[in-house]
Amino acid sequence: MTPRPRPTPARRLGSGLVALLVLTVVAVVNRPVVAFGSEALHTFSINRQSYKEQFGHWSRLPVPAGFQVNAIHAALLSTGKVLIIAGSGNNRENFEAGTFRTVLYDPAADAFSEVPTPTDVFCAGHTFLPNGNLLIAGGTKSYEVLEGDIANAAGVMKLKNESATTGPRFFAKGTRLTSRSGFEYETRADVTVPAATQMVHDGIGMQHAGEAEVWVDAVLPGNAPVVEQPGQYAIEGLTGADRNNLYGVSDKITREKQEYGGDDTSYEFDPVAERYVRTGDMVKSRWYPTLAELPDGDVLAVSGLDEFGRILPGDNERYDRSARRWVDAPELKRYFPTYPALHLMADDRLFYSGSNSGYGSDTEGRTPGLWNLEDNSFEVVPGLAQPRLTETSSSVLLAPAQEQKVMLFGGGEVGESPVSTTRTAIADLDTNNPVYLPGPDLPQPARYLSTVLLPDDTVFTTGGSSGYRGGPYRGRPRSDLFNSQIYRPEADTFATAAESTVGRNYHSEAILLPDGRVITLGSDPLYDETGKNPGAFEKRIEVYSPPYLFRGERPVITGGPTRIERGTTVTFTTGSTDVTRARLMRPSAVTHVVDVDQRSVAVGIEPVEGGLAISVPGEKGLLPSGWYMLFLVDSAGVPSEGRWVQVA
Ligand SMILES: [Cu+2]
Repeated sequence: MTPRPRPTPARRLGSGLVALLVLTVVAVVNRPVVAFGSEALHTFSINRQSYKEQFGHWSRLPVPAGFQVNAIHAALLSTGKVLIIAGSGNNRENFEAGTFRTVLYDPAADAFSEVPTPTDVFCAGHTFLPNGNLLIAGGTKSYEVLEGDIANAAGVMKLKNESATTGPRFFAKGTRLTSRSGFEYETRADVTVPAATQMVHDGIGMQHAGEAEVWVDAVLPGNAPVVEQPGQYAIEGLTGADRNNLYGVSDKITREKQEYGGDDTSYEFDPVAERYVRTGDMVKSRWYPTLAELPDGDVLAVSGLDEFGRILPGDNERYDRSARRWVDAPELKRYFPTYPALHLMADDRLFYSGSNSGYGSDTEGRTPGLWNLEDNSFEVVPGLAQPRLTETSSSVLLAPAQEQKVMLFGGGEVGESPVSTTRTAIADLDTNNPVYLPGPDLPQPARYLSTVLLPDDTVFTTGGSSGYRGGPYRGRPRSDLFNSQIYRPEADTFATAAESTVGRNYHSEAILLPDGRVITLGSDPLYDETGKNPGAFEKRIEVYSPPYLFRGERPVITGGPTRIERGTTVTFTTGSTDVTRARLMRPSAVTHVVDVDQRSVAVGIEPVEGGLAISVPGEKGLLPSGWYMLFLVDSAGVPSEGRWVQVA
């Protein structure tokens, strides 16, 4: 094959001029092409080295069709892989078909793989355990049913057993109960009602009826079987004493919307075996719980909707990791809305930033404060501006964690409200009587903002939308935000960062990768681009490279231990002589803008022969046990790649 002769410089210039002339003429008569021209200019601009050095750079991650899932949850495992959990992925057909998905992405090999998902972990809670396993608890037992789809009145029936002597009683799905006015209702599931229990209080014998709850549906459609007040119901087919001892009670049986129901399953995801390992079930079923790490390495599960879609009235429980079981924690009764952001502080208290997502009272449980788990006391942290706008806000323990400052970003009113805010606030919790003080405003009002700690102590903020689930905002049908910005704590300002190309609202995530980039996934808009049709789940993935990746050579960690103990000094080897800071960064485990795992802890550095002596802080509340990435950062703020170490 003969190569084409190369055009002379003059010919190249000539054809270039012709092309430019044609483009200009077409541009004048045709607006979309003008847009194309400016888009080409934009593409040129954002790919210049000088632009990347200042604003960073986004790229799209090609995802093979078989691995495109609804990213509801994302976590960085200590193997360096990203765990992407969809479960049923907020898709009723998947739920009914039992199609639950989990995918692993390995950024080092740029490879995806599938993980079998045993039950619907959609909207579970999660946090890392000291051994690196990700504890995942709760999930979806039933999907919501909208009011318009409910032909037959339904409600929660509490079946009672007043007899202590006839043992537990089983009632098969489809068992009928009759109201005083003669309407019939059918149970939706098998249910076993325990026997009554007898105890002695102050010398007086008392009997407590056995109880179990189950959904019932009216046999007849329409409004006639609707019951608006508490009532007692007779169970069909009972004879003799059973007719008095066994019965149902219900608060109401209506055609109101039925919320999603929580599940009580719990797993440890093993990052090495890459599989879900079932643990003991939770005490309560939970949908939208937060799993908060505790200083001793156990975990507290807080809030959530129960299996009937009712918010739990302050029932929390503890995971005993050595026994792999959940135990009730009645001594820690405290009510929070769903997915409350609970950050572990150095003094072992949990700071509730006020951020939350999903469901709950619009007044109760929304005040930020420090929760002392020793005595269940709660110290209110006042001063937050726009205190009613904390729903779908995000919060992060700023770096370094030693400063004990938590920053809250954006948020909106409870429910499907169009009200959202640009407000940020910072609480310095290392003071007596801490208060929230205002931070710099975000450029746009934002719900669902992703906030990611970077190794240089800044916070990368991206995504979100001004309207509810990316929907209408101030006259526009869609409200996804494409602007990104980097919060710089030392200057207390936001610096503009490169714009993303994919909108990310509800059910979206962003997490720091070991190589210093940030991966962004998911988004669950209520509407499509026209604002008229239902939205489709966003399956595209983007990766952001911060400016520090375009500023020349990075420090390199060449060796060191894989396991370090709190309160000790250990040596890591490096050829870099310009290391000014070192950070231990706990990987993210994020869902619904809640990421209480991520934290960046400063470690002391002292140059020694061939490397650095790293002194590891001793406080568990500051540096809870688990896997971390060690980053060395040079005087220009350029970080090394993260090196995995287990802190014990
Ligand atoms: Cu959700």
